[in-house]
Amino acid sequence: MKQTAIYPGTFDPITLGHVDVVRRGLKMFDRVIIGVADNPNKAPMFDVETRLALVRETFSEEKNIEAVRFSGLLVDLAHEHQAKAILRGLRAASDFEYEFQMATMNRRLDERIETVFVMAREDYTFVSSRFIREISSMGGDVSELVPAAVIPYLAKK
Ligand code: COD
Repeated sequence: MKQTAIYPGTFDPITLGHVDVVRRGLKMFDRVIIGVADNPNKAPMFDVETRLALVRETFSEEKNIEAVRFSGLLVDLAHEHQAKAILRGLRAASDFEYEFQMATMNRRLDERIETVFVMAREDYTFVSSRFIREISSMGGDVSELVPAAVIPYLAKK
C-alpha cells in the first residue's frame, strides 16, 4: 500500500522552504498531500483559494503531490486521505515549542498518526512566509525565495 503524508500549513504564501520540505518528504513517502488551512482567525494576506492555487501551480508537474483546502481538524484530514503521517518542517529552536505542542496534541487526538519533522535546509532556515510578505510589501526582492508562480501575486499586493 502506498504511504501518504499530509503536509499542513497556512502557506501565506508558499516559499521555497515549504517546497524543500515537500520534496524531502517524498523521499520517505509515496505521496504528499499539502493541506492548505482555511483559518479566518489568522487573517492571511492571500485568501485560501489563492494560496491553494499557488501551491497547485508550484507542483503542477508532479503526480505524487496534491493540494487540498481544509478547515476542520488536521487529524480528520489525515484520516480522510488514509495518511499515516503529518509532515512538518523545523527551522530553529523557536519553531520547536509550537511544533512539539502541536504534535503532542495531534497524537492525543489520533494516536495512529505520527508527526515527522524535516530540518530546514541551510539556505532556507531564515525563510518564512511572514518575512516574504513584509519584505515584498516594502519593495524588497524575494524572487529567489519563493516559487515563480508567487511573484506576480506578491507584486499585485
Ligand atoms: N524551512 C523548513 N520548514 C519550514 C520553512 C522553511 N523555510 N518555512 C516554514 N516551514 C514549516 C513550518 O515550520 C511548518 O512546519 C510548515 O512548514 C508550515 O508552515 P506555515 O507557517 O505555512 O503553517 P502553519 O504553522 O501556520 O500551519 C498551522 C496549521 C494550519 C497546520 C495548524 O493551525 C492546524 O493544524 N490547523 C488545523 C486545526 C487543528 O487540527 N488544530 C489542532 C492541532 S494542535
